[in-house]
Amino acid sequence: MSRKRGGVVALSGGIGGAKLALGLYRILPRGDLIVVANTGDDFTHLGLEISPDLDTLLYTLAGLDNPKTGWGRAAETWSFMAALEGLGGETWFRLGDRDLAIHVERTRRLHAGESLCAVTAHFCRRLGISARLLPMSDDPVRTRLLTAEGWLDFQDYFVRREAQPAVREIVYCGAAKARPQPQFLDALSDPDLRAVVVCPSNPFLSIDPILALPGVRDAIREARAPVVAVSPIVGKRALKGPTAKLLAELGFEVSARAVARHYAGLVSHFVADESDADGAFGLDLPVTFGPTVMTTIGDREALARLVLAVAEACPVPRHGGGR
Ligand code: FO1
Repeated sequence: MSRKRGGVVALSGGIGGAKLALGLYRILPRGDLIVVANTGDDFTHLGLEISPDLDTLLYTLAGLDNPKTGWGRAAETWSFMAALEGLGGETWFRLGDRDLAIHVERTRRLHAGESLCAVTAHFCRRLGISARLLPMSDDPVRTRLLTAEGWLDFQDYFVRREAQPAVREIVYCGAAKARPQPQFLDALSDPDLRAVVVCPSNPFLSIDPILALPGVRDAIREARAPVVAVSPIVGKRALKGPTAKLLAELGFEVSARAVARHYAGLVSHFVADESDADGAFGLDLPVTFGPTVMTTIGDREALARLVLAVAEACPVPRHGGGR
């Protein structure tokens, strides 16, 4: 019995997740995709409210992203940074001249009382994005990491220290009191929901902050749709960012299997790269092996199709969840 064509909810952080989000966006009917973005990386810098994963997703879905860095805008110029440098300002977090506009406008709107969700919806309209892009919460959540250099705020760790310090513990300050974005929970409770997709983002830095919000894990378990996660680890290494390094520092095996184990109990199916097909996962979690490296737009669409085909083939979860 083929499931009614409901929507798809994708959980994503920045760079790696945004690639699959774009693949889903391009193959799904207009309006069928809801992307829920991690906001644990957000911070206030130079008086600006910065939401890196929301911005990477906005730029990627709008086709404005910088393919070299994965963050910020394409065809960027750096006059603001050069002038700031001249004044002795902080330039470790690079803000391009065009990128600066989204931070200034987001800050103005937030300070005028708009919610992060409303600001993001405005930017989607202005950038012609027909997917619904939601912050995981309108309340502040901040990822902090305990390292050999003590506690570091996320961007201090990730950018200023280039993710070098060894990490012992990660916390998501504010998550326990933050309310999941209501449209996110509504989408999960939609009886026609087609799939929940956990994009290949860093499990600890991008996906776990979303799962740490009160009620989100239960809402995903209760969802009437399969939950398919895609491995961010390919052949024992992360394609981008510190996922492999963090797995090792936090005591996990550096493998796609370790990520599958991390999501076990929450997801109904795991998609790993064909280069990891040798390792028996030994989990009671079904695993599909396929090409997960997304170099071209075609790769992004192909992986999106694979994920939706896997979801389609999953048995419809019994009501009352319990994967
Ligand atoms: N990442 C860097 O490694 N260096 C930067 O200077 C930098 C600036 C930056 C500006 C705006 C923005 O939205 C993202 C930016 N990022 C930068 C990436 C950002 O730190 C990461 O994308 C996420 O926080 C992790 O996914």
